[in-house]
Amino acid sequence: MDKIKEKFASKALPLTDEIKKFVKSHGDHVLGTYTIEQVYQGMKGMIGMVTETSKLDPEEGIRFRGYSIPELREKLPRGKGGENLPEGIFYLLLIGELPTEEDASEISNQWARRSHVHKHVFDMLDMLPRHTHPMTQFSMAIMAMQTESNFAAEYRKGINKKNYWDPMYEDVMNLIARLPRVAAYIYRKTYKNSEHIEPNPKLDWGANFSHMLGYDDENMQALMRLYLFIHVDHEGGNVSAHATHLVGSALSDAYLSLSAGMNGLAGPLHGLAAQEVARWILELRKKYNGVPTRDQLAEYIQKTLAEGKVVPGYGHAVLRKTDPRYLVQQEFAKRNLADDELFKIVQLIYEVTPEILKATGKIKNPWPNVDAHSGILLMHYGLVEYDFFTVLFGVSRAIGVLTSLLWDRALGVSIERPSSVTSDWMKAQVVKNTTTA
Ligand code: AMX
Repeated sequence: MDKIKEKFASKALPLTDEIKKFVKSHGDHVLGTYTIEQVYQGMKGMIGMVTETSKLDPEEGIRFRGYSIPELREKLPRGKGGENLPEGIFYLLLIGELPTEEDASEISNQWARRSHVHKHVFDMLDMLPRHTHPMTQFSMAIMAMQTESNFAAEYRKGINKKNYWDPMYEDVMNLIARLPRVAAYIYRKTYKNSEHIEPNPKLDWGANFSHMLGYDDENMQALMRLYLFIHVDHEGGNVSAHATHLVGSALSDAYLSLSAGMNGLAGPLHGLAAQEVARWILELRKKYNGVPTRDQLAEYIQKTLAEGKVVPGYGHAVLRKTDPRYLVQQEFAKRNLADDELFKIVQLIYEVTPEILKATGKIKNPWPNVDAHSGILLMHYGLVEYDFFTVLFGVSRAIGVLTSLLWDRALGVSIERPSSVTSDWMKAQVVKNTTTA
């Protein structure tokens, strides 16, 4: 058994019994009540699942295993040229402890060793029309890799439920190891005339991904690590995490579950916002021939709202402040590309947009989220094909949702099956409550 797997088993397996006992003793403890509005409006704020890896605070932002992003930037191992290694955050999410440099490089090595992608996956991608959206290709490639699922194979052989976590660990490690190769293949096939670049096993996971995409600049590799670090996890209720968890609760393997999560990430209100932000900003720049004035920008935002569209990159279902993931990207931009025209536009949007959104009186969070910034950083280093941005998000998010899925299997989490009701049922409840009051 590899060292990381052994460590995971030593953390997760004792917790399984502890949680069983906890639920047995305190299972009837009441956590809260919820309203008709919450049921109709996406169950926001309702506690409905346990996710061990991270927790989102509306005011402070995300904490990974209790650590904020600024804290982790100090504490996690860094790669050459700066920025934290995604391998480190993977270790933290999986094991619940800060990794040493050695732990992070053990994961780098493991992922390099497991990164071989079978030919049929590339053959399938090559058969798709070139205009297939990169996220569709990504999800299909994940499905095509399902032929290699250890969990599915072991289940078929009749594995004891106590051991589910073991083949799931193998699937999670293999899948994460292979995603950059598949994503880079999609990118080079779609935008670079299928001129593919072989992996460099000497590079860490993030730098190698940047290399296979065709970007060997040290700053771009640093940006890639930062990008892969900050998009990794956002507790369990967001669409990609919840979809992965939900599908996985039927004991669907890691490939089937991640593909479902990625299909959710591909929605414009979730991960596709990164692409939409870039399109919206480029259209803005074109309309006003460069950086707009404040008045021009205000007019552009008002027009977007009047047309019944959302301002992409702004708002959040949980956050009520500027997303700390936006702020670390802003810091990176100030350090590395302060004179970039698109960065100046992003800064202006940050100054002008919140007041306009607040004035609508209905938008609960007028502040920017992670997607408001990410695209223009990538574009600065030449990665301008914005339809690809969500695939980068997906490669990173896979780390969070798959570590959670592995924990689900180790803890024996049961199949998810909430109740649904009709609107007539809902109305009847209100009548019943009013007549008995
Ligand atoms: N622009 C215009 N209108 C917005 C808005 C925005 N950025 N954010 C919210 N609203 C609107 C909603 O559409 C809703 O309108 P309605 O009452 O007419 O249906 C109203 O304001 C209330 O919405 P809310 O409670 O503030 O937000 P929500 O929890 O329903 O939705 C989110 C959250 C992120 C989907 C929404 O803010 C949005 O659409 N933002 C733009 C898209 C975006 O950036 N998504 C990425 C989010 C981060 C991520 O997952 N990667």
